[in-house]
Amino acid sequence: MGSERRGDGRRRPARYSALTLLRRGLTASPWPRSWQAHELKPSYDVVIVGAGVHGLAAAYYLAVNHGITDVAVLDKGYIGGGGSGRNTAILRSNYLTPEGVRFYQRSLTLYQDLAAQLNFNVMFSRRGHLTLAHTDASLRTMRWRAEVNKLQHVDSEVIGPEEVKRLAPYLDVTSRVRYPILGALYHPPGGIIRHDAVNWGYARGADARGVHIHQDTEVLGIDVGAGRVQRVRTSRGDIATPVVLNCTAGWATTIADMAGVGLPIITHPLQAAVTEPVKMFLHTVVVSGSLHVYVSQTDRGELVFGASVDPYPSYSTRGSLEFIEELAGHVLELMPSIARLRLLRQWAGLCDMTPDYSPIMGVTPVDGFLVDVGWGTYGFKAGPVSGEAMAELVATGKTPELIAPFALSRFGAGALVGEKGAASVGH
Ligand code: PYC
Repeated sequence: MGSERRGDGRRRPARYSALTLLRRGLTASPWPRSWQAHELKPSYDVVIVGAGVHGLAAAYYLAVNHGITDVAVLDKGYIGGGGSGRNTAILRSNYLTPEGVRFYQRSLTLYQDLAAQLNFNVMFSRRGHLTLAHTDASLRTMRWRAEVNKLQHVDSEVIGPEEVKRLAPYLDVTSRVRYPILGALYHPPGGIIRHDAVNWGYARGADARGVHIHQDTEVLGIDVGAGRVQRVRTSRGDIATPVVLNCTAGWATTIADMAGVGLPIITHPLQAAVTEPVKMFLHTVVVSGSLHVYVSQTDRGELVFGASVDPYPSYSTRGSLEFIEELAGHVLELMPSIARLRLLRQWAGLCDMTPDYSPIMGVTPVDGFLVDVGWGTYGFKAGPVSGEAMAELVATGKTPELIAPFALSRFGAGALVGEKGAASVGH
Protein backbone atom coordinates (compact mmCIF):
# COMPACT_ATOMS: atom_id res chain seq x y z
CA MET A 1 0.00 0.00 0.00
CA GLY A 2 1.14 3.56 -0.67
CA SER A 3 -0.37 4.73 2.62
CA GLU A 4 -0.34 4.00 6.32
CA ARG A 5 -2.77 4.64 9.17
CA ARG A 6 -1.73 7.27 11.76
CA GLY A 7 -2.79 7.78 15.37
CA ASP A 8 -5.98 9.69 14.43
CA GLY A 9 -7.11 6.74 12.29
CA ARG A 10 -6.85 8.66 9.00
CA ARG A 11 -4.69 7.48 6.15
CA ARG A 12 -1.52 9.38 5.16
CA PRO A 13 1.00 8.64 2.42
CA ALA A 14 4.02 6.55 3.38
CA ARG A 15 6.72 9.06 4.41
CA TYR A 16 9.64 9.92 2.18
CA SER A 17 12.57 10.75 4.48
CA ALA A 18 16.31 10.19 4.78
CA LEU A 19 15.65 7.54 7.40
CA THR A 20 13.19 5.61 5.20
CA LEU A 21 15.63 5.87 2.31
CA LEU A 22 18.35 4.36 4.47
CA ARG A 23 16.06 1.64 5.86
CA ARG A 24 14.78 0.63 2.44
CA GLY A 25 18.31 0.70 1.03
CA LEU A 26 19.65 -1.54 3.80
CA THR A 27 16.72 -3.97 3.72
CA ALA A 28 16.37 -3.86 -0.09
CA SER A 29 12.61 -3.40 0.33
CA PRO A 30 10.78 -1.85 -2.63
CA TRP A 31 9.01 1.50 -2.34
CA PRO A 32 5.22 1.28 -2.21
CA ARG A 33 3.37 2.37 -5.33
CA SER A 34 2.53 6.08 -5.21
CA TRP A 35 -1.08 5.43 -6.19
CA GLN A 36 -3.23 2.36 -6.75
CA ALA A 37 -5.47 1.09 -9.52
CA HIS A 38 -9.04 0.42 -8.33
CA GLU A 39 -12.19 -1.20 -9.64
CA LEU A 40 -14.70 1.45 -10.65
CA LYS A 41 -17.40 1.59 -7.95
CA PRO A 42 -21.07 1.98 -9.01
CA SER A 43 -21.35 5.21 -7.00
CA TYR A 44 -19.19 7.96 -5.51
CA ASP A 45 -20.06 11.05 -3.47
CA VAL A 46 -18.04 13.19 -5.88
CA VAL A 47 -16.76 12.55 -9.42
CA ILE A 48 -13.98 14.79 -10.71
CA VAL A 49 -13.30 14.76 -14.45
CA GLY A 50 -9.63 15.39 -15.28
CA ALA A 51 -6.55 14.04 -13.46
CA GLY A 52 -4.47 17.16 -13.98
CA VAL A 53 -3.32 19.53 -11.28
CA HIS A 54 -6.80 21.06 -10.85
CA GLY A 55 -8.67 17.77 -10.49
CA LEU A 56 -6.03 16.16 -8.28
CA ALA A 57 -5.68 19.23 -6.06
CA ALA A 58 -9.46 19.40 -5.61
CA ALA A 59 -9.51 15.70 -4.64
CA TYR A 60 -6.58 16.20 -2.26
CA TYR A 61 -8.15 19.20 -0.47
CA LEU A 62 -11.57 17.47 -0.32
CA ALA A 63 -9.87 14.68 1.61
CA VAL A 64 -7.44 16.71 3.71
CA ASN A 65 -9.47 19.85 4.48
CA HIS A 66 -12.98 18.35 4.57
CA GLY A 67 -12.61 14.60 5.22
CA ILE A 68 -14.48 13.77 1.97
CA THR A 69 -12.79 10.71 0.47
CA ASP A 70 -15.51 8.87 -1.47
CA VAL A 71 -14.19 10.62 -4.57
CA ALA A 72 -13.32 9.37 -8.07
CA VAL A 73 -10.95 11.28 -10.33
CA LEU A 74 -11.45 10.15 -13.94
CA ASP A 75 -9.11 10.74 -16.85
CA LYS A 76 -9.32 9.40 -20.37
CA GLY A 77 -5.51 9.42 -20.46
CA TYR A 78 -3.02 9.42 -17.63
CA ILE A 79 -2.18 11.57 -14.59
CA GLY A 80 -0.88 14.98 -15.73
CA GLY A 81 -1.05 14.01 -19.42
CA GLY A 82 -2.94 17.15 -20.48
CA GLY A 83 -2.10 20.79 -19.86
CA SER A 84 -0.65 19.95 -16.44
CA GLY A 85 2.27 18.13 -18.03
CA ARG A 86 2.61 20.38 -21.08
CA ASN A 87 2.94 23.86 -19.60
CA THR A 88 6.14 25.80 -19.03
CA ALA A 89 5.71 25.67 -15.23
CA ILE A 90 5.98 29.41 -14.56
CA LEU A 91 4.55 30.68 -11.27
CA ARG A 92 3.64 34.31 -10.59
CA SER A 93 0.89 36.48 -9.13
CA ASN A 94 1.59 39.82 -10.88
CA TYR A 95 -1.83 40.10 -12.51
CA LEU A 96 -3.77 43.17 -13.57
CA THR A 97 -7.02 43.08 -11.61
CA PRO A 98 -7.29 43.02 -7.80
CA GLU A 99 -9.43 39.86 -8.09
CA GLY A 100 -6.77 38.14 -10.18
CA VAL A 101 -3.84 39.26 -8.03
CA ARG A 102 -5.51 38.07 -4.80
CA PHE A 103 -6.41 34.73 -6.34
CA TYR A 104 -3.02 33.89 -7.90
CA GLN A 105 -1.22 35.14 -4.79
CA ARG A 106 -3.05 32.56 -2.69
CA SER A 107 -1.84 29.92 -5.17
CA LEU A 108 1.76 31.10 -4.87
CA THR A 109 1.49 30.92 -1.08
CA LEU A 110 0.22 27.34 -1.31
CA TYR A 111 2.96 26.46 -3.81
CA GLN A 112 5.64 27.78 -1.47
CA ASP A 113 4.75 25.20 1.20
CA LEU A 114 3.65 22.43 -1.11
CA ALA A 115 6.78 20.27 -0.90
CA ALA A 116 6.48 20.11 2.90
CA GLN A 117 2.71 19.66 2.77
CA LEU A 118 2.88 16.79 0.26
CA ASN A 119 6.20 15.36 1.51
CA PHE A 120 7.24 15.39 -2.16
CA ASN A 121 9.96 17.54 -3.71
CA VAL A 122 8.13 19.76 -6.20
CA MET A 123 11.32 21.73 -6.93
CA PHE A 124 9.85 25.20 -6.54
CA SER A 125 12.53 27.71 -7.50
CA ARG A 126 11.69 31.29 -6.53
CA ARG A 127 13.95 33.23 -8.86
CA GLY A 128 12.08 36.38 -9.89
CA HIS A 129 10.05 37.12 -13.00
CA LEU A 130 10.78 39.89 -15.50
CA THR A 131 8.18 41.12 -17.98
CA LEU A 132 10.03 43.32 -20.46
CA ALA A 133 8.52 46.50 -21.83
CA HIS A 134 9.63 47.50 -25.33
CA THR A 135 7.11 50.31 -25.91
CA ASP A 136 5.73 53.25 -23.94
CA ALA A 137 2.31 51.61 -23.95
CA SER A 138 3.60 48.40 -22.37
CA LEU A 139 5.63 50.39 -19.83
CA ARG A 140 2.42 52.09 -18.83
CA THR A 141 0.67 48.70 -18.38
CA MET A 142 3.63 47.49 -16.26
CA ARG A 143 3.27 50.55 -14.00
CA TRP A 144 -0.43 49.89 -13.71
CA ARG A 145 0.17 46.25 -12.78
CA ALA A 146 2.86 47.22 -10.27
CA GLU A 147 0.47 49.59 -8.50
CA VAL A 148 -2.38 47.05 -8.39
CA ASN A 149 0.06 44.40 -7.13
CA LYS A 150 1.41 46.63 -4.36
CA LEU A 151 -2.11 47.45 -3.17
CA GLN A 152 -2.64 43.69 -2.77
CA HIS A 153 0.70 43.36 -0.92
CA VAL A 154 2.32 41.57 -3.86
CA ASP A 155 5.95 42.43 -4.53
CA SER A 156 6.25 43.97 -8.04
CA GLU A 157 7.99 47.09 -9.33
CA VAL A 158 8.99 48.70 -12.59
CA ILE A 159 12.75 48.75 -13.17
CA GLY A 160 14.97 50.30 -15.85
CA PRO A 161 17.23 48.66 -18.48
CA GLU A 162 20.38 48.79 -16.30
CA GLU A 163 18.65 46.84 -13.54
CA VAL A 164 17.29 44.40 -16.17
CA LYS A 165 20.86 43.86 -17.36
CA ARG A 166 22.03 43.24 -13.81
CA LEU A 167 19.36 40.58 -13.27
CA ALA A 168 19.73 38.94 -16.70
CA PRO A 169 23.18 39.81 -18.12
CA TYR A 170 22.67 37.85 -21.36
CA LEU A 171 19.79 40.06 -22.50
CA ASP A 172 20.59 42.59 -25.21
CA VAL A 173 19.58 45.91 -23.62
CA THR A 174 21.23 48.11 -26.26
CA SER A 175 19.23 50.50 -28.43
CA ARG A 176 20.53 48.86 -31.64
CA VAL A 177 17.76 46.24 -31.71
CA ARG A 178 14.32 46.28 -33.33
CA TYR A 179 12.54 46.54 -29.95
CA PRO A 180 14.87 48.13 -27.36
CA ILE A 181 14.12 47.21 -23.75
CA LEU A 182 12.70 50.34 -22.06
CA GLY A 183 12.15 48.71 -18.66
CA ALA A 184 10.43 45.75 -17.04
CA LEU A 185 7.92 44.69 -14.44
CA TYR A 186 10.05 42.86 -11.87
CA HIS A 187 8.23 40.38 -9.64
CA PRO A 188 10.70 38.76 -7.19
CA PRO A 189 8.29 36.06 -5.83
CA GLY A 190 7.79 34.53 -9.29
CA GLY A 191 9.62 31.40 -10.37
CA ILE A 192 9.34 27.93 -11.81
CA ILE A 193 8.39 24.51 -10.48
CA ARG A 194 8.57 20.88 -11.62
CA HIS A 195 5.07 20.33 -13.02
CA ASP A 196 5.12 16.51 -13.03
CA ALA A 197 6.17 16.46 -9.39
CA VAL A 198 3.20 18.68 -8.47
CA ASN A 199 0.79 16.35 -10.27
CA TRP A 200 2.33 13.23 -8.75
CA GLY A 201 2.52 14.75 -5.28
CA TYR A 202 -1.19 15.63 -5.27
CA ALA A 203 -2.09 12.24 -6.77
CA ARG A 204 -0.11 10.41 -4.10
CA GLY A 205 -1.59 12.54 -1.30
CA ALA A 206 -5.16 12.06 -2.52
CA ASP A 207 -4.76 8.32 -3.16
CA ALA A 208 -3.30 7.71 0.29
CA ARG A 209 -6.40 9.25 1.84
CA GLY A 210 -8.78 6.99 -0.06
CA VAL A 211 -9.51 8.86 -3.30
CA HIS A 212 -9.77 6.57 -6.35
CA ILE A 213 -7.85 7.82 -9.37
CA HIS A 214 -9.06 6.08 -12.53
CA GLN A 215 -6.75 6.56 -15.49
CA ASP A 216 -7.77 5.33 -18.96
CA THR A 217 -11.38 6.03 -18.05
CA GLU A 218 -13.17 8.22 -20.56
CA VAL A 219 -16.34 10.09 -19.71
CA LEU A 220 -18.93 9.32 -22.42
CA GLY A 221 -22.00 11.04 -21.00
CA ILE A 222 -23.52 12.79 -18.00
CA ASP A 223 -27.14 12.06 -17.11
CA VAL A 224 -29.13 14.98 -15.76
CA GLY A 225 -32.65 14.53 -14.36
CA ALA A 226 -34.95 17.00 -12.59
CA GLY A 227 -32.34 19.73 -13.10
CA ARG A 228 -29.54 17.92 -11.32
CA VAL A 229 -26.68 15.55 -12.01
CA GLN A 230 -27.59 11.86 -11.62
CA ARG A 231 -24.93 9.73 -13.27
CA VAL A 232 -21.69 9.73 -15.21
CA ARG A 233 -21.31 7.23 -18.04
CA THR A 234 -17.74 6.11 -18.68
CA SER A 235 -15.83 3.70 -20.90
CA ARG A 236 -15.58 1.40 -17.84
CA GLY A 237 -19.19 1.57 -16.61
CA ASP A 238 -21.68 3.95 -15.05
CA ILE A 239 -21.28 5.88 -11.79
CA ALA A 240 -24.20 7.28 -9.80
CA THR A 241 -23.19 10.57 -8.17
CA PRO A 242 -24.74 13.83 -6.98
CA VAL A 243 -21.66 15.96 -7.80
CA VAL A 244 -19.55 16.21 -10.95
CA LEU A 245 -16.64 18.65 -11.05
CA ASN A 246 -15.35 19.41 -14.54
CA CYS A 247 -11.59 20.05 -14.23
CA THR A 248 -10.62 19.50 -17.84
CA ALA A 249 -8.60 21.75 -20.13
CA GLY A 250 -9.15 21.37 -23.84
CA TRP A 251 -12.22 19.17 -23.26
CA ALA A 252 -14.04 21.56 -20.92
CA THR A 253 -16.77 22.36 -23.44
CA THR A 254 -17.13 18.70 -24.51
CA ILE A 255 -17.76 17.61 -20.92
CA ALA A 256 -19.99 20.60 -20.12
CA ASP A 257 -22.07 19.94 -23.27
CA MET A 258 -22.79 16.43 -21.91
CA ALA A 259 -24.50 18.07 -18.94
CA GLY A 260 -26.26 20.59 -21.20
CA VAL A 261 -24.17 23.53 -19.96
CA GLY A 262 -22.80 25.97 -22.55
CA LEU A 263 -19.46 27.65 -21.84
CA PRO A 264 -17.97 30.73 -23.60
CA ILE A 265 -14.70 28.99 -24.42
CA ILE A 266 -12.64 28.56 -27.59
CA THR A 267 -9.77 26.06 -27.53
CA HIS A 268 -6.37 26.94 -29.02
CA PRO A 269 -3.08 25.00 -28.95
CA LEU A 270 -0.12 26.56 -27.17
CA GLN A 271 3.30 25.35 -28.26
CA ALA A 272 6.52 25.17 -26.27
CA ALA A 273 10.06 23.91 -26.74
CA VAL A 274 13.13 22.93 -24.75
CA THR A 275 16.87 23.05 -25.55
CA GLU A 276 19.76 20.84 -24.61
CA PRO A 277 21.09 21.57 -21.09
CA VAL A 278 23.84 24.14 -20.60
CA LYS A 279 25.56 25.66 -17.59
CA MET A 280 23.26 27.88 -15.54
CA PHE A 281 23.26 31.44 -16.87
CA LEU A 282 19.66 32.64 -16.70
CA HIS A 283 18.59 33.20 -13.12
CA THR A 284 15.17 34.78 -13.69
CA VAL A 285 12.10 34.06 -15.79
CA VAL A 286 12.10 36.45 -18.79
CA VAL A 287 8.98 37.40 -20.72
CA SER A 288 8.68 39.68 -23.73
CA GLY A 289 5.18 40.60 -24.83
CA SER A 290 6.33 42.46 -27.95
CA LEU A 291 8.51 39.56 -29.09
CA HIS A 292 5.86 37.01 -28.03
CA VAL A 293 8.24 34.79 -26.11
CA TYR A 294 9.05 33.67 -22.56
CA VAL A 295 12.04 31.72 -21.37
CA SER A 296 13.39 30.16 -18.18
CA GLN A 297 16.25 27.80 -17.39
CA THR A 298 15.48 24.62 -15.47
CA ASP A 299 17.64 23.31 -12.65
CA ARG A 300 18.93 20.75 -15.16
CA GLY A 301 20.13 23.60 -17.40
CA GLU A 302 17.62 23.33 -20.28
CA LEU A 303 16.04 26.50 -21.62
CA VAL A 304 12.25 26.21 -21.77
CA PHE A 305 10.51 28.51 -24.26
CA GLY A 306 6.91 29.34 -24.98
CA ALA A 307 5.05 31.86 -27.10
CA SER A 308 1.51 32.94 -27.97
CA VAL A 309 -1.29 30.45 -28.56
CA ASP A 310 -1.63 29.29 -32.16
CA PRO A 311 -3.86 31.80 -33.97
CA TYR A 312 -6.60 29.28 -34.84
CA PRO A 313 -8.88 27.05 -32.75
CA SER A 314 -7.73 23.43 -32.79
CA TYR A 315 -7.29 20.34 -30.63
CA SER A 316 -3.91 19.49 -32.10
CA THR A 317 -1.03 18.85 -29.69
CA ARG A 318 1.62 18.62 -32.41
CA GLY A 319 4.46 21.08 -32.82
CA SER A 320 4.88 23.05 -36.07
CA LEU A 321 7.93 24.27 -37.98
CA GLU A 322 6.46 27.79 -38.29
CA PHE A 323 6.33 28.04 -34.51
CA ILE A 324 9.94 27.01 -34.02
CA GLU A 325 11.21 29.33 -36.75
CA GLU A 326 9.39 32.32 -35.33
CA LEU A 327 10.31 31.47 -31.74
CA ALA A 328 14.01 31.08 -32.56
CA GLY A 329 14.05 34.42 -34.39
CA HIS A 330 12.48 36.22 -31.46
CA VAL A 331 14.60 34.55 -28.79
CA LEU A 332 17.76 35.51 -30.66
CA GLU A 333 16.66 39.14 -30.75
CA LEU A 334 16.65 38.99 -26.96
CA MET A 335 19.70 36.77 -26.40
CA PRO A 336 21.91 36.67 -29.51
CA SER A 337 24.61 34.70 -27.69
CA ILE A 338 22.57 31.48 -27.53
CA ALA A 339 22.44 31.08 -31.32
CA ARG A 340 24.28 27.75 -31.28
CA LEU A 341 22.12 26.07 -28.67
CA ARG A 342 20.23 23.06 -30.03
CA LEU A 343 16.54 22.43 -29.51
CA LEU A 344 15.69 19.01 -28.10
CA ARG A 345 11.91 18.86 -28.25
CA GLN A 346 8.75 20.79 -28.97
CA TRP A 347 5.16 20.03 -28.03
CA ALA A 348 1.76 21.64 -27.53
CA GLY A 349 -0.99 21.77 -24.93
CA LEU A 350 -4.57 22.97 -25.19
CA CYS A 351 -5.74 26.30 -23.81
CA ASP A 352 -9.40 27.09 -23.21
CA MET A 353 -9.66 30.81 -23.89
CA THR A 354 -12.48 32.84 -22.32
CA PRO A 355 -13.57 36.32 -23.49
CA ASP A 356 -11.90 38.08 -20.53
CA TYR A 357 -8.88 35.77 -20.04
CA SER A 358 -10.11 34.79 -16.58
CA PRO A 359 -11.20 31.30 -15.58
CA ILE A 360 -14.72 30.05 -14.91
CA MET A 361 -15.18 28.50 -11.48
CA GLY A 362 -18.24 27.55 -9.49
CA VAL A 363 -21.80 26.42 -9.95
CA THR A 364 -23.74 26.11 -13.21
CA PRO A 365 -27.47 26.07 -14.03
CA VAL A 366 -27.39 22.26 -13.50
CA ASP A 367 -27.41 21.37 -9.79
CA GLY A 368 -24.37 19.35 -8.83
CA PHE A 369 -22.47 20.15 -12.04
CA LEU A 370 -19.54 22.39 -11.10
CA VAL A 371 -16.81 23.84 -13.29
CA ASP A 372 -13.15 24.72 -12.84
CA VAL A 373 -12.32 25.54 -16.45
CA GLY A 374 -11.41 28.26 -18.97
CA TRP A 375 -7.83 28.68 -17.78
CA GLY A 376 -6.39 29.93 -21.03
CA THR A 377 -2.64 30.13 -20.48
CA TYR A 378 -2.88 30.60 -16.69
CA GLY A 379 -3.96 27.14 -15.52
CA PHE A 380 -0.97 25.51 -13.93
CA LYS A 381 -0.11 28.37 -11.62
CA ALA A 382 -3.66 28.27 -10.21
CA GLY A 383 -3.83 24.52 -9.46
CA PRO A 384 -3.50 24.69 -5.66
CA VAL A 385 -5.85 27.63 -5.05
CA SER A 386 -8.56 26.40 -7.39
CA GLY A 387 -8.31 22.92 -5.86
CA GLU A 388 -8.65 24.40 -2.39
CA ALA A 389 -11.55 26.67 -3.34
CA MET A 390 -13.48 24.10 -5.38
CA ALA A 391 -13.11 21.55 -2.57
CA GLU A 392 -14.60 24.12 -0.17
CA LEU A 393 -17.50 24.77 -2.56
CA VAL A 394 -18.22 21.04 -2.90
CA ALA A 395 -17.98 20.47 0.86
CA THR A 396 -19.95 23.49 2.10
CA GLY A 397 -22.20 24.38 -0.83
CA LYS A 398 -20.97 27.98 -0.49
CA THR A 399 -18.83 29.75 -3.10
CA PRO A 400 -15.61 31.01 -1.44
CA GLU A 401 -15.19 34.78 -1.74
CA LEU A 402 -11.86 34.38 -3.54
CA ILE A 403 -13.50 32.71 -6.56
CA ALA A 404 -16.86 34.52 -6.55
CA PRO A 405 -15.71 37.00 -9.28
CA PHE A 406 -15.01 34.08 -11.64
CA ALA A 407 -18.57 32.71 -11.76
CA LEU A 408 -20.08 31.58 -15.07
CA SER A 409 -22.91 34.07 -14.47
CA ARG A 410 -20.49 37.03 -14.91
CA PHE A 411 -20.80 36.78 -18.69
CA GLY A 412 -24.57 37.31 -18.60
CA ALA A 413 -24.18 40.05 -15.98
CA GLY A 414 -21.42 41.85 -17.92
CA ALA A 415 -19.11 41.71 -14.88
CA LEU A 416 -15.97 40.59 -16.70
CA VAL A 417 -12.57 40.28 -14.98
CA GLY A 418 -10.25 41.49 -17.76
CA GLU A 419 -6.86 39.80 -17.46
CA LYS A 420 -5.70 40.04 -21.07
CA GLY A 421 -3.25 42.77 -20.05
CA ALA A 422 -1.55 40.33 -17.65
CA ALA A 423 -0.91 37.69 -20.33
CA SER A 424 2.77 36.93 -20.71
CA VAL A 425 2.60 37.50 -24.42
CA GLY A 426 -0.02 38.80 -26.85
CA HIS A 427 -2.66 36.20 -27.77
O1 PYC B 1 0.97 33.42 -17.71
O2 PYC B 1 3.00 33.25 -16.96
C1 PYC B 1 2.11 32.95 -17.75
C2 PYC B 1 2.37 31.92 -18.76
C3 PYC B 1 3.56 31.43 -19.13
C4 PYC B 1 3.31 30.49 -20.08
C5 PYC B 1 2.00 30.43 -20.33
N1 PYC B 1 1.42 31.31 -19.49
